[in-house]
Amino acid sequence: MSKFQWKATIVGAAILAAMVYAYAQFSPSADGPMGMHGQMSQGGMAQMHQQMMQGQGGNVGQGMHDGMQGGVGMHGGMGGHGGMHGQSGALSVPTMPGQDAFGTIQEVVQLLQADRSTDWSKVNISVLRQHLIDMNEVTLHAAAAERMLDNGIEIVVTGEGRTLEAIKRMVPAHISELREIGWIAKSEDLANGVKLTVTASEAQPLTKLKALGFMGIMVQGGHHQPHHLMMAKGEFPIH
Ligand SMILES: [Cu+2]
Repeated sequence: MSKFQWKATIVGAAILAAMVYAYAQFSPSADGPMGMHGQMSQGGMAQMHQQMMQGQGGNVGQGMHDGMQGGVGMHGGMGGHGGMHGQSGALSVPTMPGQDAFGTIQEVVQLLQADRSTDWSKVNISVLRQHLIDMNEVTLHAAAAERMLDNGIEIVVTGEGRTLEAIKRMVPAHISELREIGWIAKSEDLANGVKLTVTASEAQPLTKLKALGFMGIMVQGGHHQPHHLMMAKGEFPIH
């Protein structure tokens, strides 16, 4: 959300608060407090809220939408939105993409479209899609047989067909990422998968490795998010 849109949100909220206050102070008291409250709840508040969302709030909504789609300022957007909807607790437009890989691709495409320097002759979204299928296979369909060693953990990751392809690409590639963040790890190619061995250290004690297991180890490091954008841009080989 831009600074302007943030200001619009704050100003909008302030105007709403002022209107509510003014209404409470200066409305005829004939109905009594209960009558006024009823009127406000049924008509006044809803109408004001609607006006804000349609008018000035429209900008806010659009900013939120862009923010969510672009993956930029998402937390700010949510915060502002939450503030405005404190009472209703409902979003006016759904934000969930329906499917995580779909949402990941949508976010990347929005980022590329928002970036004037994007070189569309190099962009390749299907490479990112294949990688997300790999991630799905490894996360949901790979079999992982974990065995504790005296000084670490050994995990035999196996699968068939598309799952096996994904294991062969993702698990060895993850070893270099683990090493980069200071882990002691190695992989060995098997006919039906990959054997992953992680050695315990002061920073990664045996108890922790045991608790993490295959997937807890696979999610270490924050490399997927930047790599996904690079893959889409055609700047990173599939892993
Ligand atoms: Cu990834």
